[in-house]
Amino acid sequence: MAKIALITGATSGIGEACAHLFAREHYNLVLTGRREDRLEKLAKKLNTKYNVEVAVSAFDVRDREQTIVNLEALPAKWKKVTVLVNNAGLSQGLDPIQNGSLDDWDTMIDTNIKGLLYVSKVVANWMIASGHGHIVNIGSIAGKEVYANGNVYCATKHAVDALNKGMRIDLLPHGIKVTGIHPGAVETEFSEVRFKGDKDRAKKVYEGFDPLVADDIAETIWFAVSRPAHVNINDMIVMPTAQANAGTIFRK
Ligand code: NDP
Ligand code: 8X3
Repeated sequence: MAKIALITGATSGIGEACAHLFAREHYNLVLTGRREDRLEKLAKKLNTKYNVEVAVSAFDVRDREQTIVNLEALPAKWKKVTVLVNNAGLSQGLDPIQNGSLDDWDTMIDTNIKGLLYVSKVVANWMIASGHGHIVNIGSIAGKEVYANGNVYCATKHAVDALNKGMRIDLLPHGIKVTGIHPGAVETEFSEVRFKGDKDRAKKVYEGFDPLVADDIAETIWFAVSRPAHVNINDMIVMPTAQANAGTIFRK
């Protein structure tokens, strides 16, 4: 029977690239995100291209009730998830703490921390019932370092880093692997979302150097997931060659 990967935030960027990669590796997929039209389109494409089964479930991870109800509503066969990629996440704004928007803060905290927790609790229990599993948490270089005006986004990704470590301890007796992947700059819809649709400002983030692309991170995740049963990759920081740390990018 094909293995199953559940990928959150599969409607764009890193999550979408992971969906392609896991389909290529013959996994059946559960894809989630809010934009149902994109999920449906992607499911059709992957089914046609790779002949894999794809279930889609559209919900907002910030909504505890919606998240739990939608996941638990999946038919039993889809609950035998082997790999969970906790990828849904975002940044909103880039302002000094004294000017930050309370709504932006709530959105980041509710999505990046609480949403990840809601999904993880449901799926970890399915994995415990199956006796195995692998949870991959997408953190960030922003979860390892703090940069100017990154304050709350960095705090949420530091929380992901802590949860990654905590999950690994708690799920150890259940044979569940837990891996943190921490990318530097990846050109996706991330900056467009951060700057609320300002495409010009978003484009500037990636000017003058070669950023990572979503496939780079999907390949890294696949490396971690495809290790032998006795090997776990705890943590990986993946940067563009032109980026030394969170705040230092060499632009031509
Ligand atoms: P994208 O904006 O391209 O993708 C973000 C994904 O998250 C989308 O599929 C979006 O789906 C989903 N998402 C956001 N909010 C919610 C929500 N409330 N409920 C459900 N799904 C949601 O960005 P990336 O692919 O770059 O980001 C993926 C992850 O990688 C994030 O956790 C981000 O923090 C992290 N990251 C990104 C880096 C980068 O430079 N791009 C670097 C380091 C980490 P939808 O809108 O349809 O709900
Ligand atoms: C995304 C990378 O540097 O914009 O997590 O925070 S950064």
